[in-house]
Amino acid sequence: MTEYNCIKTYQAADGVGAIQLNRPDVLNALSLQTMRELVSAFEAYDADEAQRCIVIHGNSKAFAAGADITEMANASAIDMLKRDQFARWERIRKIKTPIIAAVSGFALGGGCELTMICDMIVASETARFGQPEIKIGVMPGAGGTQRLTRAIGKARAMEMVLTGRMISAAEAYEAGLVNRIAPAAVYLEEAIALAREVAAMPPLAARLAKEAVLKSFDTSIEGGLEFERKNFYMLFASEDAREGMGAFVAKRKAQWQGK
Ligand code: CO8
Repeated sequence: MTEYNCIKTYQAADGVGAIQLNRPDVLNALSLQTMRELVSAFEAYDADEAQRCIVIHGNSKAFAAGADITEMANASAIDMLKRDQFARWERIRKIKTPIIAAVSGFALGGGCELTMICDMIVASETARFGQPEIKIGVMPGAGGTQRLTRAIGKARAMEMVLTGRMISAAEAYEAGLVNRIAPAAVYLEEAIALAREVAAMPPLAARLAKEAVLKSFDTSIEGGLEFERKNFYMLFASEDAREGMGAFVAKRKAQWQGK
């Protein structure tokens, strides 16, 4: 079992691996070490066939208040370039297992971007999303201008990015950024319940479906439809497709093998 300093990992439910950001004193600011550990934890879950969905969360006050500003305050452009921190974000983007962010309190800057690299977001009523980088003289760097715009549209994204204004859980829900809102006391349970639903699905279909939905962000409709079709055909090579359709016809519950 890998030892981590900035995060904790634990089994939240059968098939659901969890990651908790664990730097409460600094509102879970995403230091370089935190990002290294996150990549390691995500990739370990992704390599483990028993893990069929991943939940990431912080604590009640903060999911994450962004990149660790103390690490960037004196960094030059060349320091930032050499750190190549976005290579880690690319590795998270390539995780095949579905990921759900459970968000309570602040999800700001890199923290908001981390929620958006996940596949679904369950927000506590207390959640606040924002891209406040402009207030410290910079701008989003880990996908904020791209994923936020695709999620909530140009008008709202532009306002958040240009003013740094945070939006509430209710606004985020109304804008389509989050899947659901839950009371603060149970938001994590709600996220884990959603993860269990995903974990109960045939895992190959879940992975290929996730991949196809994500493809829609960086391809034409024609290219995306072709991609979708290939993944669809590929699933007919799986035992789970035989099992799923056979079980439906025989009116029994399917047993997934992940094969
Ligand atoms: N980095 C480092 N420390 C932080 C951060 C942060 N992002 N956010 C909060 N902290 C620290 C505070 O300095 C404070 O420490 P201390 O107790 O030692 O003074 C502690 O956490 C608690 O914070 P506050 O006292 O400020 O708590 P408040 O409840 O008064 O305020 C806020 C909460 C509004 C969230 C406030 O802390 C804040 O504005 N934080 C900064 C938010 C921000 O600007 N985020 C964007 C950072 S830039 C970024 O994310 C760029 C992303 C690009 C790449 C991603 C790479 C990972």
